[in-house]
Amino acid sequence: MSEISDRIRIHTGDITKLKVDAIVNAANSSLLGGGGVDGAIHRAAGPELLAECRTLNGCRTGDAKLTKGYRLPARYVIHTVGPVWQGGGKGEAELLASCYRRSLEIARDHSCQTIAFPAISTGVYRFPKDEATGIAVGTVNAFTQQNSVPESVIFCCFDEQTAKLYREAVAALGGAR
Ligand code: AR6
Repeated sequence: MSEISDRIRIHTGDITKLKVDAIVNAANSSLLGGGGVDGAIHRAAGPELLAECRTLNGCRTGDAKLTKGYRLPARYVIHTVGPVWQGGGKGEAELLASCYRRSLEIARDHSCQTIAFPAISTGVYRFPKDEATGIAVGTVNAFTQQNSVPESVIFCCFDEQTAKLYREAVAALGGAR
């Protein structure tokens, strides 16, 4: 785990292993599971997670909903629905920023001090990674400047290439202060 500022960290690895108050899931609007990080989270959490998700009536793109973490080390899962990349002219950037903001608001409202995000929309949903990283870092940085909770935000990168992009984006903000 590299500590970039006192509030924002970058970690390379599997988000399902993190013992934090909340991990964020890059879900789809059904909230009923899928591949990628969504599949990994459901596998690690166990079938009780899907059962709770069935009670939520889905989720709109750009919004987020909270469940318990069940067999995960994380206490909660915050399920958010990123935009599918359609070339950039369909409000994708604002919807992606909204995913980060709504997840952080829900975490704050449940007194989560630590939260970990995957790189939402950058897999199956094909959002360009460099632009998505700038949005993720910029939105989280703005939120942490205005809110004291969550105290610590982790960007959980699945590979070293992604972690490098995050380090560059945080450096561009001047250490995320
Ligand atoms: N830990 C951390 N990051 C991960 C993990 C993991 N265990 N597994 C994958 N990633 P994706 P999306 C990274 O496709 O683009 C699902 O089917 C991965 O390398 O999981 O938002 C949903 O149900 C990539 O950088 O999510 C939706 O239908 C990032 O997580 C759809 O995919 C996101 O990739 C959502 O697509």
